[in-house]
Amino acid sequence: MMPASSPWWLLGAGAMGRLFAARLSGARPVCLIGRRDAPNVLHYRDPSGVDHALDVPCCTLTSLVVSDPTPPGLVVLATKSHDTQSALDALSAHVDARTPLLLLQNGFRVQPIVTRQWLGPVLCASTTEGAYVESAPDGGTRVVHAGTGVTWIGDLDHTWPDLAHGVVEALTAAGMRAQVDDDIAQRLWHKLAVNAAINPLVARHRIRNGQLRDRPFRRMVDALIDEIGPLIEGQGVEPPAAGWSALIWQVIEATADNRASMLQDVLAGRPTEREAILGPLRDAARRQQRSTPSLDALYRDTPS
Ligand code: KPL
Repeated sequence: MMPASSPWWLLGAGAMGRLFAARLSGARPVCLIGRRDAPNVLHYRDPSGVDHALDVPCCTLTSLVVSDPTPPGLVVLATKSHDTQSALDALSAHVDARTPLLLLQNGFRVQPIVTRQWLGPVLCASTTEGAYVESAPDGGTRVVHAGTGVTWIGDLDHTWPDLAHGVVEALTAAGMRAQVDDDIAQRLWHKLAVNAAINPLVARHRIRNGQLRDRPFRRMVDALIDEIGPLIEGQGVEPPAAGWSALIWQVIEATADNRASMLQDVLAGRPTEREAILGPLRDAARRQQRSTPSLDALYRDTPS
């Protein structure tokens, strides 16, 4: 189903693309595709703090198809949500339209769109792996695997269970923790709830996740949870077993020292994933004709 000899392309050389490339490179051919050609070495710091220089082809889409015309068995789209459409447009000029895709994006913006648009199978992932990119002393950069997690995989239409199992097996063979999720939409919405309650606030106030437990942020988070939970349930999504508040506060506790991804984007002067994370909630509020004053203010105050 998923022969270990078929190459996987990791499209997007941010933290997640590099992390997946680093982990997979020991088990199968991979290629990390970024905006520019780079030396074929990927610097990776594992969760125990050991540094590795991995032999991974790092190139652009155009140079890859010239240097290695082998078609990919899977393309992992690891771009930020707002870059996904242009990445897909570029990709479709170079690969068969039935090539399987795996989407790693946050939020719930691109997943339904790409699922409708792409001819081949589209799997979605929700991951709790933690990684960031930092400068290395030699002037280059490295990806730091800050915390191991689980990657859940499934497709929105429940059409590709065998493919999802094959990808999970391949990730497991590469030493990653992965599981098939028969309701990946629910998992993506739950993650979106967590991201919506944490990321915009910490990005705006430039604080670590754990500071949300303090005044004045605690009541802001609670007000958001009161709006987010009913909105997502109004989309037909089951609430988490322990409830929205328990889920979100537990993640804040567990990631207290983290600088969330949106804060990292703001600090680096990059566009944020405001639309991917808050957009689907605003659309749901409109559809359900609910008033969401806290979310509206959050959206206005969140850097884009
Ligand atoms: O996923 C995250 C992110 O940084 O985007 C959270 C859960 C907020 C952890 O930092």
